[in-house]
Amino acid sequence: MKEFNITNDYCKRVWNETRAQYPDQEHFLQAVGLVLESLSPAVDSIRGLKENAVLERFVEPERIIMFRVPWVDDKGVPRVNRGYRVQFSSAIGPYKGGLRFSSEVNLDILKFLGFEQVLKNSLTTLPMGGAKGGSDFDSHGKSDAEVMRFCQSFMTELYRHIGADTDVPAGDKGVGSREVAYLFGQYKRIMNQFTGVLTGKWLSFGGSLVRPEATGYGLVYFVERMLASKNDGIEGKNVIISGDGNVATFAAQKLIRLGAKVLTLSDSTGFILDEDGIDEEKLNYVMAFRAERKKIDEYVKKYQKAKFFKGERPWKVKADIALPCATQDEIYLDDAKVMVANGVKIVGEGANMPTRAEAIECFIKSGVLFAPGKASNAGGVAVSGLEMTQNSERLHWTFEKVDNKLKSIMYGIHDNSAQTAKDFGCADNYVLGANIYGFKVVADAMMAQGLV
Ligand code: NDP
Ligand code: 2IT
Repeated sequence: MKEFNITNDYCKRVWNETRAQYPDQEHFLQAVGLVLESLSPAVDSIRGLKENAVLERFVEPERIIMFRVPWVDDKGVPRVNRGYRVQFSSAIGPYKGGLRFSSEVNLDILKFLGFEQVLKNSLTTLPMGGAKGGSDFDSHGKSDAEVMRFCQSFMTELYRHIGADTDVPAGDKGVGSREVAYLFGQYKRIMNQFTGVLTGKWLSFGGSLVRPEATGYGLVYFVERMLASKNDGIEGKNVIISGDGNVATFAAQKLIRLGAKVLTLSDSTGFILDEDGIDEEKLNYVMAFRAERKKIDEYVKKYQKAKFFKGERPWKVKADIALPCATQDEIYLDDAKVMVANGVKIVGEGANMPTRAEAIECFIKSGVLFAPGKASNAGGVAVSGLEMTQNSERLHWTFEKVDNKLKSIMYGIHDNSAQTAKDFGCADNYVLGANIYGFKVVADAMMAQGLV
């Protein structure tokens, strides 16, 4: 793991204690290390942190729920998975954050995601605490009926820990609109209550317009603002994207509509490169085969000028902008060096922590503008927050209204992060700016509420 430059004594103590407590939680430690590094220049200027043990509490989840999820497959064979909910912080609002279904899911992954979510939700300026949950269930190759039975069993335990004013889960990797619908149906059946207990719901039962698009669109709005800060724009830029799921495809859609050229998409099997650019018709084809759970090489079967690179990620392709939108640990130091040499000017994280800490350092030192996921992918949870508001009002807002609010939230996150970085003498360091800005609000609420 990277040696973090944690210069403040209080931050250093908490870092050493956290490392000693959770030596095996590599992703969680990386997330904490990066934040404590960023907070080092700021903590002495925030009064009362040490006296109120704010950092010690900030790195420790309020509650972790773990349970077994028994279900029966289509052959009648009983199966058992592990289910989790990490309720990290309720300092500024009810716990809020997605559910991930993927074989890689464990406490390390969910604690890093929950920790990041606390700061991300704070950056949106909406009243949401932070949480993450999920299961090591992998829906690849499972039938709809199996996914439904799994979701019903998962919710049969989770329901007692969540609620519209307690904890409001949503989707994440491996949990899309199909899973959210099954989870909602089972919650309603058990509780006999129709409430906004989940976000990312379908429009027909309390969902919000723009929620499916929100993370990808929000990412592009953020990147637009980064470019604008350098008197530049998106039109004509070459963009490489990883992933072909929710975040990746809607980022691509917005980029295409703004006149950029999208060169790549990927999944866990490899990536495709289309030198002519992926236009909207081609993207619709991707969305259609992805809905049928087909893999990315399907693309080259139809568009034969494009190439499929099995088992590879797209980072060697020359481009102006790179948007990692699949999962954690996608860009390592060696990838970063190639990208810098290729002239990449902006890296915007659509996924959560796709860039390793060493690679982030390389980008920042090389003058590449780097947007950390907690800032640049906050559009999804921001529109989740707007879905909660609409559910409370029992109203639906128009597409235009939600989209405008999303855009102004993303611009706000950009501007607040950029200004904070500048205030600390580190202009263009969005990692530092986002971490300090997000933390201040949470710390203020934690100190006000006493030692809880
Ligand atoms: P999806 O499940 O819709 O898509 C995930 C994509 O990543 C798929 O293309 C998938 O390919 C690929 N992928 C998954 N695991 C790997 C792997 N180990 N190596 C290479 N590719 C992989 O998820 P989302 O688009 O919703 O989420 C993507 C990322 O964005 C995650 O990090 C998530 O936490 C983050 N995020 C999501 C938000 C949302 O609103 N959905 C909000 C903010 C962040 P395959 O199908 O082959 O597995
Ligand atoms: O990582 C994320 O921000 C999400 N998966 C979205 C969470 C949410 O509650 O909408």
